[in-house]
Amino acid sequence: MPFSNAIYKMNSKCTTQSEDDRYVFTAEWYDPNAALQRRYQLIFYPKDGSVEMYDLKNHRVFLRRTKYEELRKEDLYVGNKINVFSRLLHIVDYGDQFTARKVGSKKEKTLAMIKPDAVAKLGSIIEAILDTGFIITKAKMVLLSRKEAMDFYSEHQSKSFFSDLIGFMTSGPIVALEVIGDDAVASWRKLLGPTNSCTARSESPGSIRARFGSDGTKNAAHGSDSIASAARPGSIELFDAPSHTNKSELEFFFPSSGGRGPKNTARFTDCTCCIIKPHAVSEGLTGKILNEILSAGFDITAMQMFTMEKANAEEFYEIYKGVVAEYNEMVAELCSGPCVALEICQTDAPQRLREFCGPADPEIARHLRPKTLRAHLGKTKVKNAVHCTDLPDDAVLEVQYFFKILDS
Ligand code: FUP
Repeated sequence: MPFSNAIYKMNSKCTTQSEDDRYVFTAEWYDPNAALQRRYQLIFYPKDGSVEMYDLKNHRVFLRRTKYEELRKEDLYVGNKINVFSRLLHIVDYGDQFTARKVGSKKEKTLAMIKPDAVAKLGSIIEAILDTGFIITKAKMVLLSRKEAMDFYSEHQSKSFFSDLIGFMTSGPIVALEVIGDDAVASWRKLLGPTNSCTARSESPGSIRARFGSDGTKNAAHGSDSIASAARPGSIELFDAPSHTNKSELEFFFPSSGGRGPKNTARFTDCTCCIIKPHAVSEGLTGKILNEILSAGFDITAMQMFTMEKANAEEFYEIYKGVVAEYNEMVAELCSGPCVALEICQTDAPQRLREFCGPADPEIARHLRPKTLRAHLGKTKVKNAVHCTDLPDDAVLEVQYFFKILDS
C-alpha cells in the first residue's frame, strides 16, 4: 500500500473527542513468513465499525480505513487478541490518553473459579457471568492436585476448615475463568454473594452461591478478593500490587510466561470433540450451549478457551479441504476470535453428539431436526454454533489437537 505519514501524524495528534470518535491501540502481530513480531497502530471508529492500521516500524499505512463488522468495541482492550482480516493481533497498549481513559479506566480482570460442586451447573454460571456484562477471556477446566490446592489456599492453612477445604477442592474438576469488566473484582464478588451459601440464600438470593452452593465450604465459586490486587488488563504499571494478588491467582491458572499452570482434564478416550465457534462465543452463547449439552446428559470432561492462528485452523480442518465448498470460510471463522474446545465423553460419543448437534446447515436443521443445537443457535452453514467431530476415527485426534498440541 502507498507510503503515507499523513494518517499516522493526524492520529498521533488527535487525542480529543470529536463527533467521529476513534480508539487508538498498539497491536502486535507475529508474521510467520518473516518470523517477526510486527507492531501496528490500530484505529477503530465505532461510528461505522471501520478499522485502520499503520505499520509503526516501516512508517506506512498497512490497512486503509475499512469497514470490519466482525470487530466489536467491547473486544478492544489491552491484553485481548482480536482477528482483523485473518491476522491475529495482540493488543498491547492504548495508543492515546483518550482511549486509555474511555476504554481502560474502569476495566479490571479477576479470577472467577467454578468449584467442584458447581461444575455440573457450568452453563448456568457462565450465562450469569455473561448476562452481567463480563467478558470471559480465558477458561480452563483443571483438576487440582493436593499441592496445587494447598498453594492456592495457603492463606487459610492455619484455619480449622483448611483440611476440608483442600479435600473438597481436589474432589473433582474445577473451571478457572479470567473475566474482564468494569470494576470486575467487586462486581464478580457481588454476583457471587456471601461466602456461606446458606447466608447467601437469605441475604442475596439471586447470587451464584445462593443458587448453586450448599454451605460454607461447598459454595459453588470463588472470586479474587481485593481491588488492590486487581490487574487491569495490560496496565500493570497503573497498580502498585502487593505480592499476594489476584493477579497472582490468575497467574496461578494462566501463567503469562514460563510455567503451564494446572493440567487440563482431557482423557483422550471414549470421547469426541466439540468446538463452540468464535461467532457463538462473541454472541454470548457459550453458557446456553454448555447448558444444552449438559442437559442432554453429555459429560464435559475437558474445556478450554483457545484463540487459533490461521495456520492452526487450516490444519485442524485439513480433512475438509477440497471436500467442503466452505472450507476457506470455515477456517476464517475458526480463527476469527476465541473459541471454546470441549472433550465430551459418553458411549458412542461422536455419533451421539453429531445427532444432538444436527445437520451442519442450520436452515436444514430447522426444517428436518428442529430440536437440535444448530437448529436453535446456528445462523449459517459456517456460523453454525459448534463444530463436532464427523468421523468416530477422528474424535480422539481432534481432542488431542486442542488439548495436547494447542495446549502445549
Ligand atoms: P471468600 O473470599 O468469600 O471466598 O471467603 P474466604 O476467603 O473467607 O474463604 C475462602 C474459602 O474457604 C471459602 F470459599 C470456603 C472456605 N471456608 C470454609 O470452608 N469454611 C469457613 O468457615 C470459611 C471459609
